[in-house]
Amino acid sequence: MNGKESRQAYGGESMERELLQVVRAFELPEGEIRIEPFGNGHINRTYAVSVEGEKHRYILQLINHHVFQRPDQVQENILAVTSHLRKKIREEGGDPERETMRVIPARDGKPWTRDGEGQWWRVFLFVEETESRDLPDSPEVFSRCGRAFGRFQRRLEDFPAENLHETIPNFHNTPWRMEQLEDAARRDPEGRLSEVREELDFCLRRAEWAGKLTEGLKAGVLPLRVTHNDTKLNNVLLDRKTGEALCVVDLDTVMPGLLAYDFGEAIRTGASTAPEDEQNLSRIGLSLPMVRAYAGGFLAEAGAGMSPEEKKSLPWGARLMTLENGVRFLTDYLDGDHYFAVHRPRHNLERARAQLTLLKRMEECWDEMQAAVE
Ligand code: GN1
Ligand code: MG
Repeated sequence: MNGKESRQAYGGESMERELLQVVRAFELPEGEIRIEPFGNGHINRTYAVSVEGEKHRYILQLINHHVFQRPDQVQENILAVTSHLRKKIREEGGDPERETMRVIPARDGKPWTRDGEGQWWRVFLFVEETESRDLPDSPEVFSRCGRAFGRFQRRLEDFPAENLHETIPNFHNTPWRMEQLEDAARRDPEGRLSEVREELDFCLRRAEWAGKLTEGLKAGVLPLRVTHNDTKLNNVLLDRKTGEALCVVDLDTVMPGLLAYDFGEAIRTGASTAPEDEQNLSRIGLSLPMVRAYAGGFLAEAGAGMSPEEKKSLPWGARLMTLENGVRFLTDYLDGDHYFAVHRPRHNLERARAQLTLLKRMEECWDEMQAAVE
């Protein structure tokens, strides 16, 4: 850690010593180490680690073991998927060190280590000279992200999905998420129900189609695949020099899933005209040019392997993922904000309202959304 400021941010020198001890458990080169906070994820705590004399930095992450109850299985999934991707990237003549993540093993060979308190840590190689966006600045950029996630999908088409652990059961099971919301509303542990009646009703009125994708899977119409499940725009690293979408990151939730989840999460986050927690609801809209751009990029890479039913499920993915995130934020608000990191008192409620507004916008242009994918 460097300087007084960062020391304060981490709760003093003992914290600093602990972080250094954790880092030293991994196979890193010798040299003086600096550790700085990095990124804005809601779940894991992330640091950038530099080693004196090395041009690559490393990413150090504390895995949230309340969310991921088996961090070892998360790491096994990531290792299996990135090994498969590296092979594909090499065959295609690409650079595996920049186009996918590299897990740095601990000195005992495991892809994670545990500290004195039993917390789980991991290290990745940092992909330098890249950046990410929370919102795309043009359809062109978003189309490149669509290609990146489409490529990810295409390269994993022959990976046996059943070999992956389901690290968060029911992750995109929207009907189950709705049940969780109803349960939180019944319990109302923080006495917040009266404040969210309108939002709650809005969600429950959508129960009729919340099972659209899970039912498609059950009926055998939609195939189970390896999916990323958290395809936010800021999970794509863009090459700082060329602007190309280079590398898909945040592989925590790589699991067996449906293509529509991945398509939908991307549209929810990248085709919205406002951030996920926008407070001024009049700023929230759905950009159809962005939807078209993303669909174009995604289908160009992954379209050949899709059935007509699977293609038709994609816009439903956008609707369901937006509903689902709204439902999850609202549930967490009712429950007392234990899951998502919040930065202000009503943050989860604001996020929920923003998502439900976005969903309304999607419903208003549903025909155009469907046409954008065809
Ligand atoms: C969480 O931590 P982050 O930003 O990668 C969540 C996603 C949500 C997202 C909402 C494991 O992702 O599912 O869509 O917040 N990840 C998990 O911002 O729950
Ligand atoms: Mg994530």
